Amino acid sequence: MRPSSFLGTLLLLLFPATLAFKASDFKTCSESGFCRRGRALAARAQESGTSWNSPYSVEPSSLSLAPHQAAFTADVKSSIYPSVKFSLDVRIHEDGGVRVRMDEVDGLRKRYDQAAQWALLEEPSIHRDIRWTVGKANAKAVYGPKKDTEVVVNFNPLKVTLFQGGKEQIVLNGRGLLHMEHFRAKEVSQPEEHIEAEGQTVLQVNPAVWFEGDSQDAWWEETFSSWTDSKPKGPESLSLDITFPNHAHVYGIPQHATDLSLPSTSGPDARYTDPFRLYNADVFEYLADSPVSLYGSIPLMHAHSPQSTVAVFNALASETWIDIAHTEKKGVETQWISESGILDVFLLPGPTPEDVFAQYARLTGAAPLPAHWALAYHQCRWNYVSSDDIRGVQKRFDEEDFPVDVFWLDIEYAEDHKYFMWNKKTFPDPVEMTKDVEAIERKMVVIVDPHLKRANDYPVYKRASDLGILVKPKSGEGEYEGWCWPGSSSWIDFFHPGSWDFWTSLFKTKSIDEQWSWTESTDNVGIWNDMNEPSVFNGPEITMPKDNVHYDGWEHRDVHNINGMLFANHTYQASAARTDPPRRPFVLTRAFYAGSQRFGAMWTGDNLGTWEHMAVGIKMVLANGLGGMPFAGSDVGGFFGNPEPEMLVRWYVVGAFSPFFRAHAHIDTKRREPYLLDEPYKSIVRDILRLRYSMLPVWYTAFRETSATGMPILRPQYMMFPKDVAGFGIDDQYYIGSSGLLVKPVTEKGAKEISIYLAEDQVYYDYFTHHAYRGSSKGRSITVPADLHEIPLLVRGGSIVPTRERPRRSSPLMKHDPFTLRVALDTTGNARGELYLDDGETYAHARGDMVWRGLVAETQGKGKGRAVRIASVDLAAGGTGVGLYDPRNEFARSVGEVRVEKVVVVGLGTKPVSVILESGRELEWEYTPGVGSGKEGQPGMLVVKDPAVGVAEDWSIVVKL
Ligand code: NBV
Repeated sequence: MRPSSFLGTLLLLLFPATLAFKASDFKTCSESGFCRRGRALAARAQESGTSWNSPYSVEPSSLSLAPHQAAFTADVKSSIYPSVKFSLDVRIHEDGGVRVRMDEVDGLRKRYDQAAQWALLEEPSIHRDIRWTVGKANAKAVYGPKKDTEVVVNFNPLKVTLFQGGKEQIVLNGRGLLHMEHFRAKEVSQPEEHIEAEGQTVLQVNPAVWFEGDSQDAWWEETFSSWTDSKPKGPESLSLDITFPNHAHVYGIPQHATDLSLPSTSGPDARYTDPFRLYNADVFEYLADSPVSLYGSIPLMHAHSPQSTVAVFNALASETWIDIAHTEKKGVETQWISESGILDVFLLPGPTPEDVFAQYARLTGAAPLPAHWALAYHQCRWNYVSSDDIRGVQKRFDEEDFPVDVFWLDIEYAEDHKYFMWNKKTFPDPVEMTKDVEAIERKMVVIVDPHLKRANDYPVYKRASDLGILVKPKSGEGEYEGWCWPGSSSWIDFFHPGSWDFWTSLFKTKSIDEQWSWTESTDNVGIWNDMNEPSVFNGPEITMPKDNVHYDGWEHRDVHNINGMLFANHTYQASAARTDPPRRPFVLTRAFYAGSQRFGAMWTGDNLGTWEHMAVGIKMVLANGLGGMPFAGSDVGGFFGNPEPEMLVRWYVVGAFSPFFRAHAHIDTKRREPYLLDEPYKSIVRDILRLRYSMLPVWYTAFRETSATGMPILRPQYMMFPKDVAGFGIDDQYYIGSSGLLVKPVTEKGAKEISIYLAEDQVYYDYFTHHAYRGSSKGRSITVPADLHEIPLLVRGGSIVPTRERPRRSSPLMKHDPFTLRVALDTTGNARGELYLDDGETYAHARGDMVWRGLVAETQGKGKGRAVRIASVDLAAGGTGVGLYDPRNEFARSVGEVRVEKVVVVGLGTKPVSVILESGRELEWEYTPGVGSGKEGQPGMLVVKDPAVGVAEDWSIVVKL
């Protein structure tokens, strides 16, 4: 590592340890007091077997139903602490989701209860027609279109079960591991005490010991390495068991470098000895197969079986550990152990994967439609060292004919790592440099980290300090000081409402009210938020001390996992507020939480340039999609190391088939811009970049769908074929949106061919050669060529794929380019697809300024005389869901001249008699007959040359056979 500034070098000398941290710098469960306690509780329960009973019960007489709503509250008691009171609140939402909340009442302190508020889009509405039936032993509600969803809250012990069709789907506290450690005073509640009885000293064991154990393990203070956590509130952890009795696979809880179908962490088949951990962390050189926590946390878990998909969103923001056990008879058992916070669990009843995504999107929001350019290729490195460096790199891209949309600046642009402040020695003309990039309709993204150099000549720090909006140390007074890139640093407390307008004001490119603002920037610049876990070089586990104090007195431990989301959230709002009307901002964040999808893209952090990291990056991006955050990617090439050309080429394919596509590299690596490659690698990468650009219509259309439905962009096998058990564990091939494209990037050295699993009796065509493969309803693996210049990319029969095939230097230059349609007929001679277009940068689409076409191919009639009718219909006319729509809207008019220049119909077994536009005109065409078995081989193919139909118009082409 070689930070270029003097201070950076000094930092290396002062804190060498921080620069070589390894997984061992992070706690294992056995080094985390509350995790130890949680696991010990599970062990005691296991030892006790069937005699174990949860001490928590509902007081039936206290149950109070909300009038005209499917909600109730009730008192809960724990038999081991009869004087401690808890309240339970259960609600059924309008869409059938269930929310279960429990908090301590009148305790010594208040538990943190705002995690859901930050994650949720808005408070969900409670169902008005469902009624709870309250009996002596339980409360029940039956609902759903088929009346086969049922929620049962058992009173003693407290247990919540969601049933579907009479089968248990999700069970809370079925194993009796629910434990909300109540607040207590340090002096009382000794686990065992000696008391005087009839003149004798006897040992009396606290009745809580069977449940809580006989030691006050790390209740009041905890040390790790050289740090001491003062724990002023004492024990307040929360354990909850969540079981999916009829499911064999669980997915989600990003971010971990592991398989998509999450492996066991306890029980006989445990892959890992530690539970999965959610505690946003900057993990140096993270392992490619591990349950350790990484930069982001989404406490959402899906459970899947051929019969149903359900999910649980456990809205906690403190450090959380999740044990998973796949059992033979009891489905998947999980235990969630969190350091603080109330119990606030959302049960998503599914029953299909699509339903679960919609239910989660209704809670936390779907990813908004990004700026179109953000889906193109991004070129980054730590660091492009000067304005002229940027200009030079751009020149080489153009000379060598590589498309690129975005150039990035890492931390070395900033004088002394004071973000926003240009180092004028190296970047003397930042606005001119940015405009030189923007001249080719490209963009710049500039990094803004959350640590502020504590220097009074740094206006950002000075103002934040004056406003009193910096995070405080454990005393609750003054400013917390830690070490990061600029040396001594402080951090803005984004929980503090006083920070919000301040942050927005910084991004204004015209100065207002004489306050400092970023006038040396442009309104188009995207922002990169790194290090927002937050990363603190000299802090425990490279982050903030947990006893730091945020707004309203909450400890950092309570809000840790939300912290990074707030930084990106306010950067996103601030970027949008630069112009009036606002334009779609671009923010990339490293740390994230549930809801972060509303504020931009994420990447998988500092991966290594190894084949293992390339492979696990795909799984991590898939998992993020399941976690509701689809705009994701990993550093192409690997952050650390110097990938050999073969690896770099394969990595470009991984990137080109990720929603977010950026090459990035560590400061110590050799330059590796694609034009530096030798042949044949250089040409192969050029082709890969051009392929991505040609497919931008597919990606943008997929993002439209995601923004409306919450469905992931990258769809794993189980989502596409939810009944095919053989696909549930597959996480190295995936479909792109609803396009019908199936890709399996090569992540192995020296591969010449690769096997792809096809779950259905359907034809799949090679995207490039059109070679037809046939799947089987029993599932079948096919082998496809995968030499270095070949990409295992198939088109599912039944799809129409719109592309733009003219190579351009940047994506906005493609705005008026014509389209090619690949019509991949299915076994019945039909196909369909979609194309969505808008101006790609404003919010005019929300007023109906868009083109949204349905593309359909239908075989009509039988035998001789039959015809294939290929048509484009207006999907927006059926309701855009976003406002008034006029087919002749401004955007549609702006692309009025844009035409379809080619239609390729793949899988046409018979030579056409004629090809005409329905309006009458004869079209030029060419037919190539198929070769092969009929089922597999080279299929018959028709190319319709330049039908010259408008992309924004209704048209149909009739192919008479
Ligand atoms: O800002 C420097 C790097 C950045 O390039 C990388 O992408 C981030 O994940 N940053 C981390 C800080 C230092 C990493 C060793």
